Amino acid sequence: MKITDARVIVCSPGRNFVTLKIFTDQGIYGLGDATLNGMEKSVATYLTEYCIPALIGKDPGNIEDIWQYFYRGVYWRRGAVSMTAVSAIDMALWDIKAKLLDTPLYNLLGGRSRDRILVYAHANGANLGEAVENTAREVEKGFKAVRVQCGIPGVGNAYGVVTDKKPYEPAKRGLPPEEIWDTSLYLNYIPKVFGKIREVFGNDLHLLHDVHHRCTPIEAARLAKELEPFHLFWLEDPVACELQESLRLIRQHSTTPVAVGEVFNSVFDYTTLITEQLIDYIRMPLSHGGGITHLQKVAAFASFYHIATGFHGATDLSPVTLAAAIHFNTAINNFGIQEYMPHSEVVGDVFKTNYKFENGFLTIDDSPGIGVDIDEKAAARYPYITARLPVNRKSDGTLFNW
Ligand code: EZ4
Ligand code: CO
Repeated sequence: MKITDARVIVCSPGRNFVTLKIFTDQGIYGLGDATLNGMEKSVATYLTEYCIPALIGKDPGNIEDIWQYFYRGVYWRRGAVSMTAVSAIDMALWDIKAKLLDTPLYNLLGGRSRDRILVYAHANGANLGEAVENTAREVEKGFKAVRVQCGIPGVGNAYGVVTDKKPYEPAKRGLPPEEIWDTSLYLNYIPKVFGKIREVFGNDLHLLHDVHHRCTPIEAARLAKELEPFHLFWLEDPVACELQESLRLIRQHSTTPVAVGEVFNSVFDYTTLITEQLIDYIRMPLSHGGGITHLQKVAAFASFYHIATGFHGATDLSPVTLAAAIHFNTAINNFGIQEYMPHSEVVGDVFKTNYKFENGFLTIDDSPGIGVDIDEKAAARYPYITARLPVNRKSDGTLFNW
């Protein structure tokens, strides 16, 4: 079997997506998600100019060798752009192999370890009242786990909160908007938010919260400690952890579980975090973390340290990644939870999906491969629109982590 061609489809049904489609001489093609929010065209160019010419003629069945070719074989290893490209190639090759064998992807990853995938929803409120209302709405839809983000009095822009009552979408059209942030006001307020949410919803609803890299290690330790009575499912990205050792401080002070790594792209971002058991969930998604081939290794490594998966699943990851993640989560033993932020309806014009939400869980059907298809004619009706993530500043103007 040979790869005969591949192309990159860039489209914007409501938001930008980059999709790699690999064709073979058996008439089977595979899809991979190559979307890197706000940097879409860099991955598209890397794939088109550098990867695709080297892919043509290779046997798509040799997934491990092709992975190594685009990782080891490229002198400049790692980095978000190149790892997103490797991930998309890898995902498409697994899609091809499963389609060739006429079996759903999870079957090639070890078969079924569970029947359904626990997911968490998003509830964002401009203020506490709205956060309570929106949490109630997600609970009514059947969600058993909800990530709660809330506006902070006196803070211009809390992460993940919108003021126009529309669903939160990462990235805005045009140049990066600038936001204003104040950690001390946030730290004073957020325990009240979770106190109230627990009071209203009781103990059994799983609650999650994303700090989005905005605390120093000692601030994060204080936050994790003060949130401890509310028994979060997890506290996400409490610090910007280029320095993995900094997570030790949180562990020394609290039993709040920690989830890290939506911006990571290889196992080497995780080694200290995993071997010292400084985290509880790995967030690195299939589309940025080296695809199925690399995440299988990272998830297995994490499993020996009692760490589970909790893959990133915001709307800037395409339905191809979500479906692939459901297969992956179905197969592995150390699955924890999956983020599920449903795509807007217009995304369905382009991507035909095979998963279904019911009563707090996602399931996937048994169509061969990943099971998602792209309608290229529809994709052409939604051309790329520049959109960027915000830049964040402290109230005195200092540039900060977004
Ligand atoms: O900010 O996906 O947990 N989810 C998140 C996301 C990220 C966006 C960045 O593109 O932190 O909303
Ligand atoms: Co996050």
